[in-house]
Amino acid sequence: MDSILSKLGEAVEFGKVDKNSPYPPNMKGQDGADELAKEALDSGVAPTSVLTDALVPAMDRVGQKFSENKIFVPQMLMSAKAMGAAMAHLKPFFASGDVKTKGTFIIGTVKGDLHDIGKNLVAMMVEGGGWTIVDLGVDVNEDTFNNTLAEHPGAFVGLSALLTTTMANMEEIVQKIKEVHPGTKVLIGGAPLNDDFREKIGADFYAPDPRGAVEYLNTCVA
Ligand code: B1M
Repeated sequence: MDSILSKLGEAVEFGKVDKNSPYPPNMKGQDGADELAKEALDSGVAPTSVLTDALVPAMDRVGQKFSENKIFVPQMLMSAKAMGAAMAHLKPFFASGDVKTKGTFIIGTVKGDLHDIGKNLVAMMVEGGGWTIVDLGVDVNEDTFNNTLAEHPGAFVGLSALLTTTMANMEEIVQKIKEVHPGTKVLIGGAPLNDDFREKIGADFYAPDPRGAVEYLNTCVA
């Protein structure tokens, strides 16, 4: 079990997407994140363990190496692709929740920010918690959030940001949402955020992880 998770972690860390992927050259012909995630799940490893014991620590190592200038954006991108290939196998497990009757959750990564792995995980898990998801993708501005809210009155909104520069954009988005659709609950998350920041920008809730997002949403409709 440990060995498959460590191989999967390495595949993500070094950006080996699948067996046919020519990158990285020294892993040519080896299984990639696609095959290894499937193998882990088929052999009975819990989906949450695949995520928390292999995928997330691998991305942390990638971030660490990037900070130390040991790798650059193209390598980070390959790791993100490998992570995406593994996450595709997790989705059916996290998205197999109740009938979707709890409400609608609109989620997007805020304008200027292209990071979507954490946002996708939150979307997956909230969907698994019985919510209908409207995923607006990345680089989303206030108008898109407001237009989508007009189509889904009463929906909850989730904003994700991974950059200290783009977290600043959340304030304007929250203000415009509250101006156009008063009473809308806005939940924020992403590595550089915290609850003090949430308070400062007038959002309703800060969730450090997908579980926090699901719990908050569920308490809103309990
Ligand atoms: Co970027 N990047 N990146 N990057 N990248 C970081 C964030 C960075 C910390 C790396 C570093 O320097 N150590 C750094 C930010 C520094 C800062 O602002 N302080 C950084 C930088 C600098 C950049 C660029 C500026 C690099 C450049 O071009 N010079 C550039 C910016 C592009 C842009 O967005 N405009 C850039 C680009 C990229 C790639 C495109 C190559 C790629 C993203 C690909 C993709 O997402 N499809 C990438 C990656 C992969 C990373 C790291 C390595 C990994 C991010 C990730 O996916 N983590 C990252 C370093 C790191 O995080 N260790 C880094 C795994 C994911 C599961 O965690 O997203 O935190 P996370 O989500 C968590 C929680 O935060 C939370 O739940 C998730 C699960 O636990 N959460 C929410 C997230 N959203 C939530 C919403 C919620 C609730 C919880 O409710 C709504």
